[in-house]
This record gives sequence, C-alpha cells and structure tokens, in this order.
Amino acid sequence: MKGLILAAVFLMASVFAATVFAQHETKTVDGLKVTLAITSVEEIKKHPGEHPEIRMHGGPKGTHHLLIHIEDEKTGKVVGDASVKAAIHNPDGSKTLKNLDPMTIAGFRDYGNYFDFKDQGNYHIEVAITPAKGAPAKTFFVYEKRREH
Ligand SMILES: [Cu+2]
Repeated sequence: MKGLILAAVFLMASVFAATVFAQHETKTVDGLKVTLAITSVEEIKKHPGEHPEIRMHGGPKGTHHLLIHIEDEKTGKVVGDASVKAAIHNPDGSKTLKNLDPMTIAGFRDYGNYFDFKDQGNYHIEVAITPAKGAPAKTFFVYEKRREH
C-alpha cells in the first residue's frame, strides 16, 4: 500500500514537473489545503501528451485551464467528493461563474474547467467548496496576467 502511494505521488510530481504553470498557489482554509493551478491552453496544445487536460471538458476552450486540488490539512487525504464552483471577477469588471468539473489526473480526483483570461490585469478568483461531509468553505486567489500566457 505504501509503495502504491509513493508511486502515485511520484507520478503526480512528474505530471506537474512537466507543466509550465501560469499560476500555482496553495492556500489553507477551514482545514482544507486548496491548490490552484492555471495552465494556458497554448501550453497544453504544445505538449498534449504531458497534459491530460487536453481531453477534458469536451476539449480546450478559452485561453486557460484552471485546476483545483483539495486535501484535508490534517490527514493529507485528497478530498475528491466535493462540489466546487469558481466565481471570477475579470479585469474589465465582468463576472464569470462556472462549475469546476470533477476530473482525474494521475489517479487523483481534482476539479477544473476552461476559462477566458484574454485581457491583461488581475483576475479575482473566488473558489466555493462544498464537501460531501463537512461545512462549505470559500477561498480566494488572484491571477495577475502580465504577459501573453
Ligand atoms: Cu480539467
């Protein structure tokens, strides 16, 4: 069992190592460790073999793939049975609301979807997490788009 877990961790690390992230950040809220990873669609299309995202959500749309990975802070267990939504406040003042679909990368149940982050500026990302057991939680990230990816 321990060997299996180590193998899975190694597999996930190698999947992540191959990825150039536009943003990668972890925050802790209400006993949950929440990791945000944003990858540009360009990057995904350049190395489709390294990015399982290429087959997700009906194929790439928009400019970026947003992924949320959730772990229990105490046990380190992946929380794969939550319902996760993202509300994005775009630099032009508009708002985008999307469900983050359950998706499996390297055997882990994560959540994600494609978004349009076309404009330069700050995207305020509010992530609402409703675990199957336990209280709902909210956390915030800021994606600062300063370059063309
Ligand atoms: Cu995905």
